[in-house]
Amino acid sequence: MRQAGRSLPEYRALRQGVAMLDACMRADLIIEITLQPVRRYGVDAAILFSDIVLPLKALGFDLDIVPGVGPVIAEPITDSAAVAAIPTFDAARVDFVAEAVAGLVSELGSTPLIGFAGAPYTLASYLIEGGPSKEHAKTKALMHGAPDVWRALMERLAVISAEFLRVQVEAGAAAVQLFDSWAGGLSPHDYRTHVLPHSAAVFADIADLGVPRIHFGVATGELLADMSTAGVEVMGVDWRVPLDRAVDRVQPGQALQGNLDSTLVFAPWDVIESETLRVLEAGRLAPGHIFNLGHGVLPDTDPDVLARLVDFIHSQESPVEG
Ligand code: 1CP
Repeated sequence: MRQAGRSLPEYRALRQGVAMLDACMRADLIIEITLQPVRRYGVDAAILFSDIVLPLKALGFDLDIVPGVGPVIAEPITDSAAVAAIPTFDAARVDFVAEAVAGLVSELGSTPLIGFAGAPYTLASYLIEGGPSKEHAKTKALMHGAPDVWRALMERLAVISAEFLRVQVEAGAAAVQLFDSWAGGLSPHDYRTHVLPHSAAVFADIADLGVPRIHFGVATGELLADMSTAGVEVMGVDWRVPLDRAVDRVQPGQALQGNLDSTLVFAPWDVIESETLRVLEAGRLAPGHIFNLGHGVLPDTDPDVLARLVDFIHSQESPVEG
């Protein structure tokens, strides 16, 4: 459950006085924060504590994660000179990630670790807008108004994302997820023309590593079919699309990951239970199903409810052996 740690008092205690990206750059804190929700909830996999903008920060971008806001970039990208100035990936700059992953893999034993990166489009949206945005107007203006600059930017970001995933897998991550969180704001035509080829390049680049690849975006019901052609084993689905519908949109043989509405954990337990059963039931139509919340854990979620939810899911018969 992504960002499950944020709901935990032990997470807030560790983060006291430590800025988000500083926490993401210290192997000891990465290890401890990644392990916290695994210890508390007994989930079947861990997700690395990091952020999608971390590799950009590590490569030298002047950016910060502002509490209550999100990633903020000091000098947003507007032209080809700024694209040319993007530093090339250097694994030595993220050695703390490799160190943390290696430490985690030995601590986690048989529990797999999921590594992740931001997809080129979602990273580009932060770099161009300068921070979080609802409309992504500047991003789309560059995409359509300066297609050569756009292509160059996306190609550079694709290499950074792929290389960052490679570092994590080579250090021991058992699967990877590419977050294209904001792709859902694009029309299918724009997605297919200006975005999909670059996400596909990320997945192709790491195909040789042989780990399951997960592709996820928010509000991407209309894009699921296209996203599923990017070269992945698993499609992440947010809570808006029932899994029994999603299964008809993705490639044959692909597993699904999803998709209880993250806000439902605030409902009475009998509602949580019946809605969880509906998700599990719909997921049985897919060749494989990884249960999770349709978009991460909200910070004020009650940890006891999450613990009960994990126990409940474990009490249900698994459709797939092993
Ligand atoms: O469980 C974990 O902690 C996993 C680590 C993780 C992941 C996978 C974090 C830590 N962030 C992310 C991914 C991420 N970061 C995404 C993809 C999310 C998705 O689609 O589900 C995005 C868009 C970001 C960028 C980001 N970082 C935002 C969103 C801002 C916006 O544009 O609306 C925010 C708020 C952050 C900060 C952040 N990242 C992670 C945490 C725990 C936090 C909160 C900061 C804190 O705890 O102080």
